[in-house]
Amino acid sequence: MSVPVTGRASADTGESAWHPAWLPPAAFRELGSRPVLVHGDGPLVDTVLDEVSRACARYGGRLWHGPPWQVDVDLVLALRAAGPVPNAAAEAARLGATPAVNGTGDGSLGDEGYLLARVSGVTVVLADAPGGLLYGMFHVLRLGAAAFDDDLPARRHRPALDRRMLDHWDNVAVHPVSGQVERGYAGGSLFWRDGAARHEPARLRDYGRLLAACGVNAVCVNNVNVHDTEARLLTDRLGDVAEIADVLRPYGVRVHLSVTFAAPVVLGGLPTADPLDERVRAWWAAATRRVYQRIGDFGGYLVKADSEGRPGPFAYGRDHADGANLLAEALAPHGGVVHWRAFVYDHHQDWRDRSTDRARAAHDHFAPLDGRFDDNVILQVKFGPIDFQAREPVSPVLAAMPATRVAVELQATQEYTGQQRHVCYLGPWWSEVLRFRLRGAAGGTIADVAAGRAGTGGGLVAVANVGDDPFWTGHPLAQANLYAFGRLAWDPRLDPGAILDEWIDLTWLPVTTDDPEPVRRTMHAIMDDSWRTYERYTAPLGVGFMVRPGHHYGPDVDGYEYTPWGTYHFADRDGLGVDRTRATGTGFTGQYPPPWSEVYESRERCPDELLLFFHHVPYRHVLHSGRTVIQHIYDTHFAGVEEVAAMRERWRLVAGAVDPAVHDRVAERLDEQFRSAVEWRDQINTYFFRKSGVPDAHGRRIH
Ligand code: GCW
Repeated sequence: MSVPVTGRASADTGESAWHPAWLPPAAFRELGSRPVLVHGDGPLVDTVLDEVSRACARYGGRLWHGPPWQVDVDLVLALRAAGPVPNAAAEAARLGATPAVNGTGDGSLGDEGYLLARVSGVTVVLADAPGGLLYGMFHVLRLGAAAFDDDLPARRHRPALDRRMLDHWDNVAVHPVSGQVERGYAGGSLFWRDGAARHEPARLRDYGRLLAACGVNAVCVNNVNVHDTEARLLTDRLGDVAEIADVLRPYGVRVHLSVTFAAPVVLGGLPTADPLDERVRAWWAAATRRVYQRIGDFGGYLVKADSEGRPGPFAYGRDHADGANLLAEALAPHGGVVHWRAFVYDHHQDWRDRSTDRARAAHDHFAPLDGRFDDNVILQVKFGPIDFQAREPVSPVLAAMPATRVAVELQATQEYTGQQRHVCYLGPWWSEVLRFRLRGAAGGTIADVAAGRAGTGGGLVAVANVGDDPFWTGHPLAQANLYAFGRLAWDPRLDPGAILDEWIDLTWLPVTTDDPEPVRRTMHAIMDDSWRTYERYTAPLGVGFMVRPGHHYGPDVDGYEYTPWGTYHFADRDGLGVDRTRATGTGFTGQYPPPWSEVYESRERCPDELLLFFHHVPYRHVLHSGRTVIQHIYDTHFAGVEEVAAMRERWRLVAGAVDPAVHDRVAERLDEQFRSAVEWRDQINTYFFRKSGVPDAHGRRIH
């Protein structure tokens, strides 16, 4: 039977109010202009059928689903267990699929894996579960024409990380300080508006497609700071969560919920939320049972406890293993997990006290608890010890929890990296973090920690950067961060530059010419090194912060210097940086295993880019680069601004070659980035010139 077309107006006509991001109709051209066979059944197979049928309706192809079927199809998407497929080459691939897997592992494909090959003129995607078919179809789209060119040897594709999750810091009610989306730079929330659910399934469904197409399979739908209205998503507002889950489910995306540790008190009317109190345990068990009655595939809870004023187990003299296990126990009978955040530190620090070190906090709290967490607890650790800065060392907690499932948390929303007004492609930064080896060359990578043993790890999480903005991410080019997050979570070994090109090719098809090359080259040149450019004109050498307090946009060198937040640079007339050594400082370097405990301890061996994170040094300290610290500050800040100027020039050159709405939006943001970079340059250079009295070796203008 060939399947009737059931297109949605939005993506098919391109008339929706939002940009199609990496799934413009043209991305389906190659697939949609051919005879395609989809073989198998199940809810996610229906999604594949829907996608393929709409593509075929648009581009003149034909979809076959079950007999009588055409033998000469160009593409077969089949569940292996669905039985024989008519095309001889595809059938041979199906029968031979397991041995063809070239000795990688046991040859199984799992719930999300697939095998992709092109043999004798037919492209074959085989999977053992519908999710694999969906991901395989998106792989074919990524390949474009290349999916139908030369033979492709059979290759098995399975995600390196089973858990690939986005955390939305979305509030249901507009918060007086943090707004609709805390640290959101892309308009309102996709889920909530002014205290209620938006009930806009078309947009949400497109979001689910985008997520599936880059590999994300879970979202947490509300902010980790759970306020009064949001607390009730767990109980009387659960229907809203169920509705979101229903829309995202066809794209293999499971829904999680941030909950407040105080829920038994604020929602249940109990006098306590003590994790060891029987009434509290019973309350969580019953509340959780009700969640699963409504949402059978609910993912689980996300908790920020004893952090920045949130309630937690400390109030009852309990520790974080007690707290996390309480929720784990409630979720376990239903197969759910609790993501328990390790972002616990004292935000009432005395800036005069140089022995307290915020960087130490997560390790101090959690390392002693290793081995005490239940199997369905995932400890969610920010990648660095402080807070999503443009440069930080990797958190030592990631080496300290061998008996715990650990998730690594990244920040796609650009709180500290330009707030989606600046181009800052984070793929290279995340890739560097994921490839980092915490025990030196012989040890595993951060990605291995997130993967865990035999897929039991906590996976990769990013704070989401999307909203109801027509371009999804405010800055159209910030879409690349969302895309790169998904792709790196699927395979952390991917090259971030190649991911960038993939995103460009899928998203920005030229409007006036058939030659994609100039646009591709320009976007690549603007974006590929943009994270390092951002680093150059902002806080130097890993010292971090120096942002305006509160909203965190723009420079303010002393903005946090005399505050309780624990984020200091300690600049004086002689030098700057934080002494975190064991010898003379806070001892933070001792939280690392060797070799890093030694490398970071040593001023001579510490990598330049992290020098001020670990050491307080004189302005004339000579870096490995051969420059002094003060000259490095001047040089990088001048260079960073020049690089932004060059970005702006490049973008001017493609006017006319991309959609004018995109061009205008990006141009306007580049103007702001340039203005802001100049401000950063001038404040940082002036501040350190005035402190140190050391002139620029090249005599450039410093104020
Ligand atoms: O970086 C800080 C942010 C807070 C955020 C917190 C966290 C959601 O400024 O807005 O709160 O991190 O990660 O919990």
